[in-house]
Amino acid sequence: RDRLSLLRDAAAEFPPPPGKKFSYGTAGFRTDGSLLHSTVFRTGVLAALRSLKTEKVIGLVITASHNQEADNGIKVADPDGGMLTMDWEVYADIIANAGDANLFVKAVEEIVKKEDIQFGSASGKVLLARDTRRSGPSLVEAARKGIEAVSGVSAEGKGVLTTPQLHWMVRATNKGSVGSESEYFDTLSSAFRSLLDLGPSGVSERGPLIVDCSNGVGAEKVTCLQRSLEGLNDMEIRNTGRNGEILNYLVGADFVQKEKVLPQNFDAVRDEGKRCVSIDGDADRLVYFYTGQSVTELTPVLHLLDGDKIMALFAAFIADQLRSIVNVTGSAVKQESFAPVIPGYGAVKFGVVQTAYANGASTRYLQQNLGLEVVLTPTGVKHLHEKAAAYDIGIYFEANGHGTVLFRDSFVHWLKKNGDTLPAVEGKLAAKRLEAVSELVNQAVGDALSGILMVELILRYQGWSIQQWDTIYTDLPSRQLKVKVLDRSVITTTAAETRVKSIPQLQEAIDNEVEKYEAGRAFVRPSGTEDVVRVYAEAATQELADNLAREVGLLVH
Ligand code: NG1
Ligand code: ZN
Repeated sequence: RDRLSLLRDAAAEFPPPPGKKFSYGTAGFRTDGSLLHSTVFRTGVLAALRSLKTEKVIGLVITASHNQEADNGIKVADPDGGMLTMDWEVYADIIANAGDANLFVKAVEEIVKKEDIQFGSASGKVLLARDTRRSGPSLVEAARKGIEAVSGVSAEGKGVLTTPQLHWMVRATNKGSVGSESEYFDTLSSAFRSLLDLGPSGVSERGPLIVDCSNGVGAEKVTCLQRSLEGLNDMEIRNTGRNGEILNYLVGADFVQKEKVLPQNFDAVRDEGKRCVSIDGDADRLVYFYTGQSVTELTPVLHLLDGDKIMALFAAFIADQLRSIVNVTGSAVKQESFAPVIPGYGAVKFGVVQTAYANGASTRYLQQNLGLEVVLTPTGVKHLHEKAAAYDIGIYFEANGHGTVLFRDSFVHWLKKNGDTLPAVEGKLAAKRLEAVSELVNQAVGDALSGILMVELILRYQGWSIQQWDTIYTDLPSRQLKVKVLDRSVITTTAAETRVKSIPQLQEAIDNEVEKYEAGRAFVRPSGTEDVVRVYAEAATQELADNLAREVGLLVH
């Protein structure tokens, strides 16, 4: 039978739920797991087409990250391991909503024609993984059927992985490596080992790191990481989900960062002062925290070190290494932005990327204390990643803990080739450290496992406790709220989502409200992953921030 009737028959097995509209959104399709089979099948088809088009390996991961356990989702990883290119998101929306099998096949054919995709000689491959959700296995089967419904393309099941592992594997495979899970752990742990060797001597870790695994995939993977580190960094694992505890329920990075409370199985008094980290349901985010005294409370309170503070730690470390190289070569740091000139390479462009959710104090620290260029983009890793990739070294982080450090390939090659010829031992060391950081930190997407290793390492280099790290700047008090509305799509935004565009009266009312608050800042935007409008507010005190968020929330209702 011909290519089209095979595709049509396969599609007929996965009819779309009537009346439901799907949108690729901030981070792929996400909704109740029981409604996703047709969307997942169709995204499988799309990934297969993408593989034929690019003649490279593509990735598919079934996850809904920090969403509740009943939800699930699917996203596509492009050949470089990054998110699916935005021009293809349109195709994803079209085929997910195409109606019955005939309409679907018609939509696919249009893409095939438009992209001039060739069948016959070409063969494609899609790597397929999932998180620990109950709906995962049957959705993986739907995806596999979608991938294999496209002639010449095969699916390679990778089982349960973290999202960043799958992205890493796609990238590694396309670069000619094996791209296996063991290679992933080996790469991270050998880079960590090298960085320890290249660091100041006599610095040891300060007590175990306690890891909240959000009752998800992270539990197994952090355990593997620990094994491959052979005792180099002690970790105690909590919220593994191994006794049936519910994924993401009162645990995990999203919960801790948004609600600003301790996750389950952590106790403010018993765990006082300990270094803790929460990762999310698919282990692509991390936030650190500890409990300790505060000025106003008698009992210990939560101190959160969010994505912004993690980025600040990373940025300061990288800037130090670049400065060491510049110092030994006797060249200058260009003033307008942080771009130290290394003889033989030229100006190394180094910049950081944040969203409007970044705490204002973090932005000020990056600009004023570190002298860095800060770029703001709309929410969603795809936007941040794109901007960060424009630098020789670009760091991006969302306040919620998703972020990474990107190195331009040509810069890493230069370091590898010329690092050893730099004058003075500090220069050589700094070059080797940067090279190792490019291996330690997942170059495809934000990765909680890389993030943990990087934080642990820098704290050891600096000889800092988590409390000392916390003092690099003080967060402005902030509050986030979710507001349920009839149709969140009526709100559209501009200026990196800091202003409402579609309803001028709403923006005007928000401006009037903000003006009443000392150090006030607030904005609203429709979520791309949940059916809510998000409200963010900052002000001089927590009470003021809470008030401002509440008042702005009322304006949205
Ligand atoms: P939405 O729901 O579009 O705000 C959330 C996060 C994003 C990103 C995505 C993907 C916030 C405010 N938003 O997007 O930063 O991580 O989920 O997981 O945290
Ligand atoms: Zn996630």
